Amino acid sequence: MIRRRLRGSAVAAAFALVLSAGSATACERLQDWAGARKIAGKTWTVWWLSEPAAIPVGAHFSVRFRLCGPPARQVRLGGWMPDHRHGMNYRPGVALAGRRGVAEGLLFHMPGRWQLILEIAGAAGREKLTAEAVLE
Ligand SMILES: [Cu+2]
Repeated sequence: MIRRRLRGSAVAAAFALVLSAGSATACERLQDWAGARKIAGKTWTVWWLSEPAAIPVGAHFSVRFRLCGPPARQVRLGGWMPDHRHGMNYRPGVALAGRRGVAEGLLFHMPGRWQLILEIAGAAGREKLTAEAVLE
């Protein structure tokens, strides 16, 4: 919020960058995370990357993620097909270490439009972040 109001003044912007350096408001993609995608929420922002990079149909994949924002106590990942109103047949396991984590054992079992859903919970509240993927 503060950064947004200050935008437009180079001096103020530089000041805001100093303020945010090292804090959770700085949420840049890690250099080794080519292809990572960002979902910006109100409380948390997440960078995520699937392995393999192209989510397969009918085969397990994993998602590495990095959170920006206040500490998270729990992160759950799931999949949802909004057009068919169903989710996955598997419940992935999520390992969370600080603001980084990995979810293993996701499986999108049919082609079409899927939502990858991250549910984050912490002392700051709860938030649901959604990314879309179309599988062919
Ligand atoms: Cu479906």
